Amino acid sequence: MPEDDAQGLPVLYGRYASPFVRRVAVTLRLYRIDFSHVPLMPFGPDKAALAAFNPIARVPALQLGDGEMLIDSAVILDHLDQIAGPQSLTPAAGATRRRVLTLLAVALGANEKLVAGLYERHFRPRQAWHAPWLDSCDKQVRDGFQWLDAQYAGPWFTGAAMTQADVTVAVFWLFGRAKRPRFFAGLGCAKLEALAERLQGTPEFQATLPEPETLASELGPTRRPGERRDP
Ligand SMILES: N[C@@H](CCC(=O)N[C@@H](CS)C(=O)NCC(=O)O)C(=O)O
Repeated sequence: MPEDDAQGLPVLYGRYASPFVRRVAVTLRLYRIDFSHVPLMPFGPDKAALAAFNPIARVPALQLGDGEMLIDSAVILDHLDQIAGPQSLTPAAGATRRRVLTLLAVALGANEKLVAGLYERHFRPRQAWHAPWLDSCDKQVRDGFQWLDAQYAGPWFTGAAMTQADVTVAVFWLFGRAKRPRFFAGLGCAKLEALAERLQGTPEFQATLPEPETLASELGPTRRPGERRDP
């Protein structure tokens, strides 16, 4: 297990290039919780280091000051929400909580299908891509984000107060837009675009900008010269 931070601060593992890591990092900053950051990649040489404390070798992971390790962004956010108490970005109970959790479920599902499609395109040689699977992933991404866009009336998803739904949807939208610009431009989600742009300008988002992409160079691109990965 990696060393705990010398000052007893929580340690966040994973690069901000991962949208799951970034939503945790933004939330830590919004809650004014100090943390240190270890930008491990869940691929390549870092994979073994992650596997030493996370059996599924994924990011994010958050090591608490006493050494306890939390894995999965939803589990980490649940813990941070408890620390935040009344300031929690996830309402504690009632209709607004159910609404936020439903919005998050759709956002997480759409983002997972986006990532699944990216992995298929990245890790498999193009001739082995399974088009029906990619089309199915794309439909779920499209339908998920378009549904979210339709739900949004502003100024925030649930009305007057920002919640975790706003943070997570904005992080996921920015990730998707960066990974697949043409596909996301074609979704027609003007409200999500405006929300994401607004939040991207805040100190918490600016402090957690994704690191430059290293996946292709570190793992070896599956593209042929001149071949485009987007959409
Ligand atoms: N449900 C997880 C998803 C985390 C996830 O998919 N992380 C990716 C990075 S974006 C990862 O670690 N991928 C490597 C792998 O799945 O082996 C969460 O919310 O934390």
